[in-house]
Amino acid sequence: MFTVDRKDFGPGFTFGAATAAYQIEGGQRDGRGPSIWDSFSATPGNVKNADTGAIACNHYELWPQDLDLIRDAGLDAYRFSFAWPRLLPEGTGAVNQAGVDFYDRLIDGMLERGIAPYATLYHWDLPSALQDRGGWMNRDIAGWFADYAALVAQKFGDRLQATATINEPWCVAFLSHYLGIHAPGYRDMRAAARAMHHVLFAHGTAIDALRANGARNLGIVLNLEKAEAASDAPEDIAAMNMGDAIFNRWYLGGVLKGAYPEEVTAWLGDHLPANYQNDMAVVSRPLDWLGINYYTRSLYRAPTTPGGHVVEQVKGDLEKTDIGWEIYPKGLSDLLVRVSREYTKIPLYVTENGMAEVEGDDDPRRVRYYDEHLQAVLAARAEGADVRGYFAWSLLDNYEWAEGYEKRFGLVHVDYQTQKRTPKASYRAFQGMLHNTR
Ligand code: IFM
Repeated sequence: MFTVDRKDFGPGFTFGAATAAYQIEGGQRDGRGPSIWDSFSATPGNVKNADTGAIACNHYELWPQDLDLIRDAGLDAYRFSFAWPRLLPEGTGAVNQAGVDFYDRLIDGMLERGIAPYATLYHWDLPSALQDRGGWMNRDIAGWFADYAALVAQKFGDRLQATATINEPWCVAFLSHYLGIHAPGYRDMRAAARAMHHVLFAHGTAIDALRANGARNLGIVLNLEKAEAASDAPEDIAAMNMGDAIFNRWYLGGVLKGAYPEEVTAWLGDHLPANYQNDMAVVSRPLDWLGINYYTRSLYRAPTTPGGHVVEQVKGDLEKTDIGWEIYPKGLSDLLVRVSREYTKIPLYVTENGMAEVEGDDDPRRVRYYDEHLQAVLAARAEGADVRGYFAWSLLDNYEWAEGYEKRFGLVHVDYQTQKRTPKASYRAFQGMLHNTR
């Protein structure tokens, strides 16, 4: 059970659970087009155990029971993502009516159960046809993404409580184009620099398209990590500042202030798109809310390898989750307070927070993790951060990208052989806190 109570958060605070299309839907049929994760995961060596999202949690068929689980937990909201290639198999042009019908059913199913739909347009499953045209490296993606956003607004906008453009632009750009860990798996400075700018430029054009088509309550979801230095040495502190600039400030500064950190633009240099400065007014379109995904801290030290990455990270000595990330609730309150003091006064939502834990229905460490992070949210609110909601990652055990199915983040256990769902102790803890209090 949690030590925190729903009433500690005051009336109007939203509790939800989050998922993403590729990680749970499966259902790769009925006109859905291929995505970059289909080919990336089909390529040997990219994903543990060569796991793919072909079946995943079969949410495409089992969504009614998944929505029942959300309702029965007492959660107010469900954060889900649209699969771009399910709606637009080629990324642009012809609409797949079966895809529209699926999201109609899903959204109506939420509303029937009293669950508020919080949508994300892009959680990493880029249509392969657009990757063929350069994907996030091509400036034209700002137009492709805006057209897709307009379609979503026209078909579903009136029923969505909130819409985010991009989930975790650092992952879309840096993890996928510089570190090569996620699809499309580039390790290239120019590719990364272009993706880093285009993903935010496309966010801005999508905000315009959503607004022009009547969608309301618009935001973006950034993944932030608390940057700390491995020691007090000036070189490590400088590394921390650079790590913070690449991971956090590029996105916060771009979206909320219309300016990228100078140390990063200097580092990327000519690899950045020409005249990117002219796009900054679009990048920083006013938003209604900001989503923050938080999992852990980063510990930086000065580079030790000649010719290596511009910053290096070291492993800290805090307790770690099953994926090896340090458990650091204070980082969440620090970040929420920092964002509200230094960047914006718009409402903040913790749009993802959670931990990977070894398989099983009894997950006391996860119960503690959630409890401590909910306390961190309260601490941030006490310091003035306007945090309006909290979403657990994730509703279900699911496809953890390059880690395949081995790492489990769910409140609900999924047996991938039978697709049986079994609520874990952490699910019961939310239920205990929320039940009958909606
Ligand atoms: O599973 C991911 C999710 O897709 C994006 N945020 C982090 C989660 C855990 O790694």
